Amino acid sequence: KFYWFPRKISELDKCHHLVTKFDPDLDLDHPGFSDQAYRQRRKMIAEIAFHYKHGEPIPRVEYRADEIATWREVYTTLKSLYPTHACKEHLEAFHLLERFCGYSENNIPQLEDVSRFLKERTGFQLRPVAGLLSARDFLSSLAFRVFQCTQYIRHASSPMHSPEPDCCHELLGHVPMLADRTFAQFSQVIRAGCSLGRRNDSLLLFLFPSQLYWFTVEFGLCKQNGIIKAYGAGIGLCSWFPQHSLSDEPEVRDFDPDAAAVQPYQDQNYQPVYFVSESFNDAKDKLRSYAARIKRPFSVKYDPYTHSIELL
Ligand code: H2B
Ligand code: FE
Repeated sequence: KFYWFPRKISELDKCHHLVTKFDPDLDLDHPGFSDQAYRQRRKMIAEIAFHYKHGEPIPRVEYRADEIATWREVYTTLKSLYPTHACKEHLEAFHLLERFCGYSENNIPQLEDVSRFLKERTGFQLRPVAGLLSARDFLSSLAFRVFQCTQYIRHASSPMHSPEPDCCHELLGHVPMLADRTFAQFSQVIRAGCSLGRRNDSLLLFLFPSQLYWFTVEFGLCKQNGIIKAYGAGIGLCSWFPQHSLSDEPEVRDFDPDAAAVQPYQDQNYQPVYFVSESFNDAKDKLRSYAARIKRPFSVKYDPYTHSIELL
């Protein structure tokens, strides 16, 4: 008996399992823990995600002035870091998002607009999610070029750090990279190539460690003109721990999927280790050959015309 996984894009409606350990209702260290009004607002926005069905337009949120003020602070800080810290693909996409998608310091972009933009560029689309999604459901979505995106914003008291993903992390960290063709392919390979078709969860964790996602999509570095730049959404790009990854403190190793797969990671503090690839193409090739070596009960093929997964 095989573990259930989505075979068609509409089945992502069932992939909504949240990890609640960092959410403001349960995490005592969450900056919004003692703020009832914040928790209420976050719940209201989460309702959109709970009711969302594949194929519908993503409902718009009318953000309040205080939310836009938080966004502005994150936006201006990160924008000033991008020229020196972000890879060129991120910079290029960011420029387009400002021109065509309502990205500005005075406006929190609407997921529906961003989703349309991405669909045209790379075939990626967004769907709203209510919080930190389980790694499995999150990665399953990537196989269909769907990115599950939070819509609420972090607490105003802590604009430069959020314990959970929020729209700043997704829209400023992930979305620009998803607008790049090679990176979009890379994200899909991660999931479709490595982890679909596992027999059960423990096997899944063993065979497709979420570390591979973590050390690339979230915290990956790459070389450009001999200089190390960030492409992962968690560093420099999102407001987790800007600058840290490009300082002298952490250890930086050449990207090797076998090593990254067994490297423990930090989800509450600075990363002690980062992996740097020569390019996305290089990282993609390495991951492909890693995936090819994995023994699995059957192999899978993605049909882009029907957005479905065939078992071979
Ligand atoms: N959920 C959401 N909403 N955004 C993310 O960026 C995210 C997630 N990342 N769930 C995933 C988990 C990642 O950290 C890995 C696969 O655990
Ligand atoms: Fe992320």
